[in-house]
Amino acid sequence: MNLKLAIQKSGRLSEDSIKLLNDCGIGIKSGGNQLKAVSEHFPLEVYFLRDDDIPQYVEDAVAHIGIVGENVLFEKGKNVSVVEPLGFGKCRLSVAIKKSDEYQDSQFLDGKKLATSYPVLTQKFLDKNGINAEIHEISGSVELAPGIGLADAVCDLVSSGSTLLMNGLKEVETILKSQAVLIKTANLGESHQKLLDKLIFRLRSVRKAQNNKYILLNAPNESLEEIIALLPGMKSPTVLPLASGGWSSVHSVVSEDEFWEKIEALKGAVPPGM
Ligand code: PRT
Ligand code: ZN
Repeated sequence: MNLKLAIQKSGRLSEDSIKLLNDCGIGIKSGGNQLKAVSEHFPLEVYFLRDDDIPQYVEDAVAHIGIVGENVLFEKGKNVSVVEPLGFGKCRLSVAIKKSDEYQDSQFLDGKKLATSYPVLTQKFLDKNGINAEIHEISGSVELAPGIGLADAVCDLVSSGSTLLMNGLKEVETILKSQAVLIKTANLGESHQKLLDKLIFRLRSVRKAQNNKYILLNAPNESLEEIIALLPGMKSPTVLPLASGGWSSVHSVVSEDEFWEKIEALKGAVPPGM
């Protein structure tokens, strides 16, 4: 029986969701006008939905699993569990006020009016800080609210911050840091769990490979000791003799964060002119 996955139909998470599946060897074409698609090479059925509806579909087990932003997941508070962070769709839910307003701490918000599409998360933040403020729920273009006198502040998603800037607002509090996550329904049967385990294994492998770089370099044998010391990698590097005597080829895997640093150091380890 197919595993059923819900992803966003069209929006910020759609392309990355489909790409991640493709990278896992699971061919899926984008939603278009379709409601669902069956994948190639894996018993997976994909539902294309509005992101807001995904937690409910997964709670009801209409979809066994789903891909959704933590911001939506925590706002909806449905009975589903997080299986795996996916590393894309990163953003934060932040409070922003007019650039001209002075801000010392969250007490600024006391007695004020806040516009947001995230009333639950906003209220939790207010309660935690003992703030009494009025929440005005709106579904889109929240950043316009202060400018038109609808609210004193907003609580909205931010990634680069340019939308806030363009609307004369400044970010003053971060309520939640969010990324896309894979969620699953509470009671997944054994056969579906097995398929999910298979999918998780592929997801993790893909993400690991994305963060790692393969290094292959040829070096004179007298430099090997120094080179190996620079490349602890995940395991010790593989060293193979080259056909031309006195030289070897060194193979290793390093994480993307240290890739350039390692390359610079390696350049220094191989004597110039070689
Ligand atoms: O139609 P549907 O309901 O499915 O889509 P939607 O319009 O509700 O959601 P969509 O596609 O806008 O976003 C889907 C998910 O992407 C969100 O729930 C977040 O998890 C994630 N995400 C990541 C973001 C952003 N980054 C983001 N920047 N969602 C929205 N934004 C908004 C932000 O609020 C601002 O208005 O994009 C604008 C640009 O941001 P700046 O800061 O880069 O200027
Ligand atoms: Zn939405």
